[in-house]
Order: sequence, then structure tokens, then C-alpha cells
Amino acid sequence: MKLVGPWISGFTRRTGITMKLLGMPFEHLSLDAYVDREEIRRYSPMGKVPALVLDTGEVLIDSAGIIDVLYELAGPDKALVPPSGAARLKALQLIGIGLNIYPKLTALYEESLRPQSYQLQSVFERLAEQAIIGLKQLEAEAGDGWLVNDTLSQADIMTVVSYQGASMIVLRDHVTAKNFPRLAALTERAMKIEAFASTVPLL
Ligand SMILES: N[C@@H](CCC(=O)N[C@@H](CS)C(=O)NCC(=O)O)C(=O)O
Repeated sequence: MKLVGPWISGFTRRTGITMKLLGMPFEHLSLDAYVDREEIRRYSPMGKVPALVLDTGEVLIDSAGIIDVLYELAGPDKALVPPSGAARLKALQLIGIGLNIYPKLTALYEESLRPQSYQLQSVFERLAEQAIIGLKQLEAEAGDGWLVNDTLSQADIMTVVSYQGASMIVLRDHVTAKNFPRLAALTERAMKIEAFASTVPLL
């Protein structure tokens, strides 16, 4: 399989971490949606990443659908979301928050690319506020272990990806270990695992 997209894309990164944790080998095509547009469109005509090229040559976009297919390929026992009940609900709640933080980070990044005279402080503030509210919700859920039943799940993946995207890239002054000590500790735990450490976005 081929995974198209750079680790700086949180959606690509969560897909790559998932594949690594599931022990699925893949070729990583680290193409940047903003730079390598034509190349990406060979796989993903809308230019969206991640795109997953299956061994059959079929292509899937959107991390939710991709990860669904990966769980099916790996077998239900290996899925990184609890199968049912309160644990599944909790995992889906937290994943939903993370999935909605990341587009705010992407929008902040895109805003920062505008010439300064076209940037609106009010837009920056609104996006940052939304992302920070989401991160505070995740911080409140974090404890000493993994987020759901102390078992590593997709909720931890999306939380760590969101925290690192904010703290390393677009909200470095606000999203710090001092302000988010539990998310920082969760991230430190995750970074001991190769799947996380080998996919850190490098600018
Ligand atoms: N819902 C999608 C979101 C993917 C997404 O927005 N990817 C961004 C990079 S983080 C992208 O492709 N940006 C380029 C564009 O939208 O033109 C998913 O989960 O895969």
C-alpha cells in the first residue's frame, strides 16, 4: 500500500501511526498538498491528503474511511477503537474533538501564509480559541495512562497529533507543556512508541 501525504498533515499522520501500530507495511509518499499539487493529483484528483493506494490500485481519501478499511483488513480484534459500549462512546467523543481541532490548526497555518495586509486578527483569534477549547476538553480527560480504559486507542493518536500540531507548529506560544501538562505527559508516553516518534512533523 502507498500512503500519500506528509506527517505535518495530522490526518495523514494519524493514518500512518495507525498503519504502523497495526503492523501494516506501506510506502510513504511524503507529498505536500501545498507544494506537490500535480503529483498528489495523480493519486487524489482533488489534491486532498491523506490518500491511500491499496494493493489493488484502488484509492481512498479521507482518514476516517481509510482507517475503517485498515481495521477491516487487520481484523476486528486489532481495531484501535473499543468495539462497543461506554468505552467506544468515550473514544468516539475524544476522536471527534481531535478531528475538529486539526482543521482549525490547518486554517491557522493557511491564514499565516497570507500577506500580512490580508490577515485578519479576528480570524486568527477565533480559530485559535476554537482549537484551544478543544485541547482543554482533551486535557480534562487525560490522566496518568492512555485516555480510554488505559489502552492505547485512536483517541490517543488523534489527541497526540492535535497537541503536537498546535504546540510545535501553529500555537507554540499558547499550547505549551505548562498550560497542558496532561497532554504533554500523554505525548511523552506516546513518543516512546516508534509509530509516533517516527512520524513527527519536521518543518
Ligand atoms: N477529513 C479529511 C481532511 C483531510 C485534509 O483536510 N487534509 C488537508 C491537509 S491536513 C489537505 O488535504 N489540504 C489540502 C487542500 O484541502 O487543498 C481527512 O480526515 O482525511
